[in-house]
Amino acid sequence: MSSIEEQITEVEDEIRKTQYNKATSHHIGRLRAKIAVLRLEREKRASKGGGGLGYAVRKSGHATVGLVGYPSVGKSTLLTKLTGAESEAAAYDFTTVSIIPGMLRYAGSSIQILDMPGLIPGASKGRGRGREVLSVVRSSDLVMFMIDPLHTDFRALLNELEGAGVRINSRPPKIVITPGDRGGLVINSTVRLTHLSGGLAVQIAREFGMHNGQIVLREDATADQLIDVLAGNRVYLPAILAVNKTEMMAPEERRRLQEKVRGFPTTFISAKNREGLSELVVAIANALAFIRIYVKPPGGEPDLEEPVILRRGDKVEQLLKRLPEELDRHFKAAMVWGKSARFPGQTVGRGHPLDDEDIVTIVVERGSRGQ
Ligand SMILES: Nc1nc2c(ncn2[C@@H]2O[C@H](COP(=O)(O)OP(=O)(O)OP(=O)(O)O)[C@@H](O)[C@H]2O)c(=O)[nH]1
Ligand SMILES: [Mg+2]
Repeated sequence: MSSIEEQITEVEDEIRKTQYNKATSHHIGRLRAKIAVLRLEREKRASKGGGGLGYAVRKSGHATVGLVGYPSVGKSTLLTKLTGAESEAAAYDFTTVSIIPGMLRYAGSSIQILDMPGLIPGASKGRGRGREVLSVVRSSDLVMFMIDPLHTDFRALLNELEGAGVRINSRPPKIVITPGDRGGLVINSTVRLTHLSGGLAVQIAREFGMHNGQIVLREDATADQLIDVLAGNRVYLPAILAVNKTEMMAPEERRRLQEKVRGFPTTFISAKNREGLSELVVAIANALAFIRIYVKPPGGEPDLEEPVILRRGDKVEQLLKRLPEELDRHFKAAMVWGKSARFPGQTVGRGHPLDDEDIVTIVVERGSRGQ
């Protein structure tokens, strides 16, 4: 019996050998599902094997950014320039062998930046410190890719992250899966499907051991998207790209690179010369989509000096987690003024999504004191 790693490689080879067209798309879809199932099995065994994560990184600040790039592109240099944290930089590969955190402060928020060992192709299969790095990436809020004039293939980095179940700059597919225990598999869709047939969807589900139940596709999903939802352990992260050492680049080289990374949010910098760094910090903050919430005690004035920093999409629920615990415990309702309110002072519940610069009063049950 071959190892899981060998089985994955075998199926990967088969996919590579198969020319993609309409007739083979079915077969390829199934093979991709097979790989996803094997990878799940591999993860299960790795976590059972004990030892756990090679790196324990304590998350702190309002958000965490994972710095991902080939060895020697200048990750540690950037960390030091941005945060003052000392991370050794040197002209040889794999200078950094553990994860070094630094803290960047920007517009009232603190952003933790994690400098990591260089990532090389094959990382998700365990090359270099790849597995550990990838598991830290999975738990961060934003990925910052870094390339330099000698290492420009950032698509290969994207592929490594893909292999580790990280989906970049995309959102979870609108697919709802309800397992059942008899009656077979029923595939329904609310839109016309142009990538995926019902038959292929059934076969993919079976690869995951799902033989009964319902799958509802609420968008024109691909086989890969269905596989992602069945696998269930995907993380969806925003990412930006920093191109470093640009002071060494000829204008022509720079133009070529710009073309190559088109469509990806990119900042050109020189970490060594501190060029482009403030632009990069703005790109980081934009990608993290912070919002500022001003808390107003009942009958009092809002605290405009010290907003609570949340992320776009966060709700009253997340605000409560950042306030004194009794407000959460005795929460009755919230009153909201600002962009998220339909009218000033609207009364809302825990599930109400907040917006930048909202003013919020927490109303607590009678008998307990509000804020
Ligand atoms: N020319 C130039 N060199 C730079 C720049 N930033 C970093 N370097 C140099 O690139 C080399 C590698 O820098 P590091 O910061 O150690 O790179 P790293 O990505 O952390 O490397 P690993 O930890 O090995 O993965 C060092 O010699 C740095 O001085 C830059 O903006 N321009
Ligand atoms: Mg380093």
